This record gives sequence, structure tokens and C-alpha cells, in this order.
Amino acid sequence: SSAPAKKIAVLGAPIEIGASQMGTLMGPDALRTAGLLTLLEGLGFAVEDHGNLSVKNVPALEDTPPENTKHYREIQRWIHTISSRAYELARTGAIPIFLGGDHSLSMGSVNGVARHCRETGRELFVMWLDAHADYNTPATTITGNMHGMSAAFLCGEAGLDSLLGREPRAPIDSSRLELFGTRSIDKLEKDLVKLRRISVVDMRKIDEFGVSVLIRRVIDKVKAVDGVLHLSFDVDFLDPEVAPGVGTTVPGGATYREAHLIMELLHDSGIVHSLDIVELNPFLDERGRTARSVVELIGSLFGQQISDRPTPTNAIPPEH
Ligand code: 6HN
Ligand code: MN
Ligand code: MN
Ligand code: MN
Repeated sequence: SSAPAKKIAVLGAPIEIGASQMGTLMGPDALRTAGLLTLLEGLGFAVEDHGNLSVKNVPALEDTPPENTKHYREIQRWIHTISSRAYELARTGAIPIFLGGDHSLSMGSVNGVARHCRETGRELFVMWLDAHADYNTPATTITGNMHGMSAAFLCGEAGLDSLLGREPRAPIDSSRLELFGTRSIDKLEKDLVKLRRISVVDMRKIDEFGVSVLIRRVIDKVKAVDGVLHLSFDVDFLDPEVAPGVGTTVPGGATYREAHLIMELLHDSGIVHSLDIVELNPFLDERGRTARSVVELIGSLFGQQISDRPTPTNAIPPEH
């Protein structure tokens, strides 16, 4: 008899007000339309789709919103809701995949996963695949957009202290955050990233050393303490030529193969226990091609081999 199929729990978080471009609320459904669930099932996983969260009936909390935080009230309702669902899902032993939605959702998903890790005693590392650092606070932001503050919030930076309401906060140490693919950091944000000595693998380093060496460093660091890794994958990590369907494109991003190699190496490492897919904006996409590319990348993260790609012209057409 074979081992029971490993479980994956998919949860959509259609949040868009953390960004300035509307449209990421369509992300979860676009990823489903692009075949995410059947792909994962085809790779041998038992996939449970928990649908899309809604905060329509979640009451607002009563604290005073901090300055420079656009849509704070509504984001607060999302974040504490996402965190408690993430905690529950992680506790079932499934690999939770959070479908965004803009990157503010990670303030909830990672906090919930971190709560679970705190209980199991396993050290949580967070890999932030992103053109941006998302390390602004209400004191450093130049846009007030909360998707630019999620990594800072998760590392316990001050300024958004009541965002979670009564949901317990489980900050990660800034030495456990790995920024990867970075090419756009605001000035004050950069000062803070330097002050905290956060590990930044920017695109220049990727050009110089290659993703394989750099990703292995992260994997070794996690394995050295028998830790687990949460992958927070912002679609703008990819080069805009590969992934046009995102509101915050920055030139000079990862190529198709660089991105797949990261996923393949992470798959082989076995350290990824949870995943966010954020910032996909189907309204800006070209005939679904960004959504499809992202689904392919998730395939590589869960074991799809590059050598198993079909060559379409070799396929025998079905008989009529
Ligand atoms: N993202 N640093 C800019 C800001 O508004 O704070 C951009 C943030 C982008 C956030 O892509 O998830
Ligand atoms: Mn686990
Ligand atoms: Mn981001
Ligand atoms: Mn980004």
C-alpha cells in the first residue's frame, strides 16, 4: 500500500485595497481558471479548496487608525480573519496555499503560520520573492499603500500594533526574513532594511552568482536548524516580459528559467510548508498568460519536472 496523499489546503483572499491598482481581487479565481487545482491533484496531492474568504460580516475594530495607512479599517478586518484561518489550516498538517489578493494578505497568512510554528517549536523562515522589500512602516511609507508594509509588520516593526485585534501576534525575527529578487526599495525603507541587517538577494546578486548558489544558501540556513520555510511569492518578482499581469512591474526581474529553478530547488529541499501567491492582477493580464505562468511555477514547486513538458506539435490529435 502507498502512503496517504500529502494534503494541500487552498484559500482565496480576494483583497485589493492594499494596493493602488484595483483588480487583484480577481486573482484567486484566475489561478483556479488557469488550472491550479487539477495540476496539484495530478502531482499526487489531496487538494481541498476552501473557497474565497469574505470580510463582509466581520465587524470593524475600534482602535484609532495610524497615519499613512490607506484603507486601514478594512485591511484590519482581512488580516485578523486571514491569520486565524491560516493558523487553523496549518494545524491540520496540510500545506496551506493562500491565493491573493494583494501582498497585504501576508500579514495575516504568515502570522497564522508563525503561530502554528511557535507551538510546534519549529523555526519559521520567510522567503520574500518580490521586486520590492515591502519593508515600509507608517513612518517611512511614501504611498500609504499597506501592501508595501507587510514584511516590516511581520518582523514586528512598530506602527501597526493593533492590526490583528485580539488575534495573537507571532513576529518573526528579522534574521529569518530572506528578501529575494529585490530591485525597488524606497529610500527610508532601505535605511530600515540595512539597520535590521536583513538578508537581501537583489537582482544584481542573482545576475552575478546565479539563483542556484543563492537559493542553496537559504535552504542550508533553514535546514541547519531543522526549520520550515514560508514562501511569499509576489508575481512582480518575475520580469514584466514573463508576467505582465501585475500592477507594480519593475524591469529587470527573474526570467522564466530562473524562476522555475528556484521552485525546483525548493521542491527538492522539502522545506516549504506554506505559500502565498500575491499581486496577480487579471485585469492587467494578457489573455491569462501571467496566471498560467504562475500556475506552472507552483507546479515546479510541487514536483513537476521540466523534462516532462509536452511538445504540443507531437501530440496525436484525437480521432473523430
Ligand atoms: N508590493 N515601496 C512601494 C510602496 O508603496 O511602499 C511599493 C510597494 C509594492 C508592494 O508589490 O507588494
Ligand atoms: Mn507543517
Ligand atoms: Mn510584495
Ligand atoms: Mn512587489
